[in-house]
This record gives sequence, C-alpha cells and structure tokens, in this order.
Amino acid sequence: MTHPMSTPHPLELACRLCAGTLAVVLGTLTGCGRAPQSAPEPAAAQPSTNLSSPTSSTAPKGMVWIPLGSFIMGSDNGTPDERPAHTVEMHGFWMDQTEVTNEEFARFVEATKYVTLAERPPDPSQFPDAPPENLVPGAGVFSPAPDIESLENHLAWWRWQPGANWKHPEGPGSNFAGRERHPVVHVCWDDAQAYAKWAGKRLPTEAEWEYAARGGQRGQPYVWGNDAPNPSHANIWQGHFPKINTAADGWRATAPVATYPPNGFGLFDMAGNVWEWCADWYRPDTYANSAVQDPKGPSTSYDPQEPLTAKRVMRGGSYLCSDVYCSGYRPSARMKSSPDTGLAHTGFRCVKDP
Ligand SMILES: [Ca+2]
Ligand SMILES: [Ca+2]
Repeated sequence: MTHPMSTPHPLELACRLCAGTLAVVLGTLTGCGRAPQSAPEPAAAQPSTNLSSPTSSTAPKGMVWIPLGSFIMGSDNGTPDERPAHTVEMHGFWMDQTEVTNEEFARFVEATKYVTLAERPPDPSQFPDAPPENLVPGAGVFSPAPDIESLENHLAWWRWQPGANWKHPEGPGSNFAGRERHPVVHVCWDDAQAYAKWAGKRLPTEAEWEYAARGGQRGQPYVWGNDAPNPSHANIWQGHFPKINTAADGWRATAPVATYPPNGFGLFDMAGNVWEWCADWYRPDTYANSAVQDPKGPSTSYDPQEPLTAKRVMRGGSYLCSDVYCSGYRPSARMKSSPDTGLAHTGFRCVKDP
C-alpha cells in the first residue's frame, strides 16, 4: 500500500485505504465498457421450476425465490471480461427483492453499533508520512467540474469528501432524511458482509446475481429485454455525461428502491440505481475456467489495471451509467473494486439459502 496522503489531490485522498483502487473504481464504474448491446445474445435455457421450491408462505420477508435452472452467463458481445458466454446451472435461492435501504442498514447499525469503514479514521501506521489533518474519515462523491470536455480522464468527476458516509451521503450537513427507502451507499464490501451476516444472509455469488438479474429471459441484453434503454426502465443517466443529467427518469442520484418495474423474478433495480457487491473475487479471465454448477468465482483476484490490489465483483450499474458512455446496467457487465472501497453509487443486496 503506497501512501496517498502526502499529496493532497482529492482522488489520491480518496484512495487512502487502497492506493490507486478508487481511481480505477471511480472511473470504471462510470465508464465500464462502451459497447451497449443491441443484438440479442444466444438464447438461454428457461429456468425450470423447482418442484421442491419453497412456497411464498415460507418466503423470508422482502425476499423472492429464484428457482433452479440454467442460463447463459456472460456475453460474447460485451467487454473481454464478459467472455466467453457459457452455460451455468444454478440451484435455487432466496434473494432480496430490493437493494438494502438506508432504513434497513440503520436497523443493523442500531442493533450492532457497527461503524462502517468510511466512518473510521485511516490507520496512521499505514500512512506514516501523511499529515494528521489528512487522516480523516470520508468517501468519494460525484462532483463533475463544469468545464469537463473529455471523457478520457474519468477521475475528473469525483471528489474526495471528508465526512461523507452512509449517514451523511454528501458529507457533513447532509443526511438521508427523506431517503429512508433509497439504497444505502458508501458501504464497502466488508460493511456489506457484516450486514449480511447480521441478517442471516450472505452476498450473492456473481453467477447468482447475473442469473437472478436476467429474470428468466432468453438471452436478452438488458434485464427488461431487448429495447434500447429509456427512462421508464431503470434509474440510470440521461443526458450528456458527466455534465448534463436531465434526470428524465425522475432521479438525478439514487431513487427509492422498487421505483421501476421488477424483472421476471420480481427483483427491482437489477439494472441501475446503485452497483451491488457480490461475493466473488474479480478476475478478467474468470469465465475461462468457470464451473458449470453454481460457480463461486476464482480463489484469487487479479485486475491487470491494478495488479497489486485484490478486488471483489460488483454488478448492475448505477444512476451514473449512461447509455452513450457506460453500459454497466447490462446483466452481463462486470465491475470490480477493492473490498475497502465504498462509494456514493455503491450498495448491495443479499441472498439466503433455503
Ligand atoms: Ca436517473
Ligand atoms: Ca442496482
């Protein structure tokens, strides 16, 4: 871990816990591939009905049953790390219908007194050269400069905000009042893990997430089908990214969960709103050697863009994904981030075994 604090560049400050990681994450999470797909992918098998699946009367609160079945994971039309498209077979599982909300996360914090990573001061021993005034808790918030002309420097629309965390999404003076049913943000993978454990659930594998996101549809490029993205589909970005957000879908940032139509399995916001942590380590070549039955991802992480930093997978895109720049809301799109990184457009949902 290199020391990011001696040079008080906001993005370097943002990388205090994982030098370089956030720089990659911040950018790639908003520019994650530029190849929105219009052609249908190869037909996937319809999930078959699990005759032994639990009934709705046994459903954990707020969860839906994702039946066993098989599907085509990945896409041969997407970015290289989505290839090759391959058949995967899945057991059934319960999944949260929505992203975990602020009010749900608040109940967890109330019960456990948990303190998220963004609320903790950086460990001075890890940053021995840092001025003490820089060793403060905080997180990255979306803040594009008005004069941005190029999309090449994807770090230009993020700002390190001291004091930003899940309770204060925009920093000191902000709170989530009125946003109780919005997804919690600024939670890192470790925070999400802690919540899942408390709730008696777990984070989904990448395969579970994609299988669930596809909602039983046959090889469609989007969770809603094959139509080009429009404001009725999901909370994503409309306008000229990153300077003009028309919010034609009604929301400039996070939206209340379940604002948009559910997918075929009854899951909301599997495209857009916030990115969602998965359990798996990230590798770009995961699918080269992936198991057919319930794959759980590689045993180690490797990101060629930042080879020294281990990363977990994130899925689904966010309110910052634009159809002209980013296509992270495709069900096959993959993203990655270090487990200690929480951001303004990153949340999670949980799954549970029967
Ligand atoms: Ca929006
Ligand atoms: Ca989402």
